[in-house]
Amino acid sequence: MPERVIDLRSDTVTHPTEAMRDAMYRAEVGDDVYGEDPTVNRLEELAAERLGKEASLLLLSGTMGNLVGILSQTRSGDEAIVGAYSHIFLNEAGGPAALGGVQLHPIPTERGVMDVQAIEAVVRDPNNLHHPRTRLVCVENTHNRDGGVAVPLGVMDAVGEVAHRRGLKLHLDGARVFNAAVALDVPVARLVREVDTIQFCLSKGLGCPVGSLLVGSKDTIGDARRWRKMIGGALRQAGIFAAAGIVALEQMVDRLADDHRNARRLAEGLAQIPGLSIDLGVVDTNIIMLEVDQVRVEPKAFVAGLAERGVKIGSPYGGRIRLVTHYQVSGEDVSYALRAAEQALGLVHA
Ligand code: TLP
Repeated sequence: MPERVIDLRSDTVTHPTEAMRDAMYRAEVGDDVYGEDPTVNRLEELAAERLGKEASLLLLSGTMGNLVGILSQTRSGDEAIVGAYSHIFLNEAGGPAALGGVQLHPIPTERGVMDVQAIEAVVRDPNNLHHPRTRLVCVENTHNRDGGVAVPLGVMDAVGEVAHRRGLKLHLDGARVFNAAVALDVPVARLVREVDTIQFCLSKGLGCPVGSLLVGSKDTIGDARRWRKMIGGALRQAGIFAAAGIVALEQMVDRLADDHRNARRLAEGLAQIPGLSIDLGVVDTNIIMLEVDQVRVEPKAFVAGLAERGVKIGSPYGGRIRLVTHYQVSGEDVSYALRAAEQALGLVHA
């Protein structure tokens, strides 16, 4: 067993901080289905305030937040425009179609950016009986598959403008929206100003053991509360984990810049290793998408070689492997991981 383990598979692997564990231990609780959990209520108020919206709702996961966000703004038979490489389209088990009868219409993204003309081009004619009704656009920021890129403010505003002009709602899968805001140096409320609903995760870079919030208008969040109940996600003494969420919003946001600096140094170091390449232009935040030249490097053997040295990275798909930094990865860990990568490729000896 390696004496040191550095887990770069995802920021979902983070453990709660001491301050979170302490807050969880002491949390005041009540029955949240009666609206009587003071800690949940405080977290929901805080989240709405931070994102500059009227209300928010605590959910169990990002997948549940996206699902409930979509169901609250559509009806069965409607269509939602999504990115072809988005988490909603690829990684959420077809929930909107299976549970809400909502058809997803994928359009390509380039470095996380959805082209506004491409959105306009696929909005259906509402007067044509043959068409599903387009109701919603879903964007992702930061964009996971496109390499953790922080989608710029101008793009967010432009997508909001086109969606609203065409009578559509805009949902943001903001699993890592605080990473985006920190990287862009834009207040998060400004970044999401033109967005109707935002799902953000507590359980990724913010370090909580569980939880996501759906944020939006009072009316939409009221509908979302009903959908959450219907899918079995209504909570009782959830203050136990909401307490960690309050600590996350108060203590874990500004420090995301450290994770971004570490990811940048790791990416720049890896990009210099023969056989590995990275589009450094998208390494804005804590995610690195590594491209492996499969003629020179066998991806599975590379992953196994790093694992032997205690460095865990994502599973390869095609020639791509994801690495993610988080608060449990230090600057020293980055130096160690870079050395381990060279050793795994036989470029230097252990
Ligand atoms: N993503 C996970 C995996 O499913 C890939 C990860 O390790 O990054 N939106 C985005 C953009 C996400 O990256 C994720 C999780 C979710 C939604 C879903 O969150 P959970 O896992 O809480 O349902």
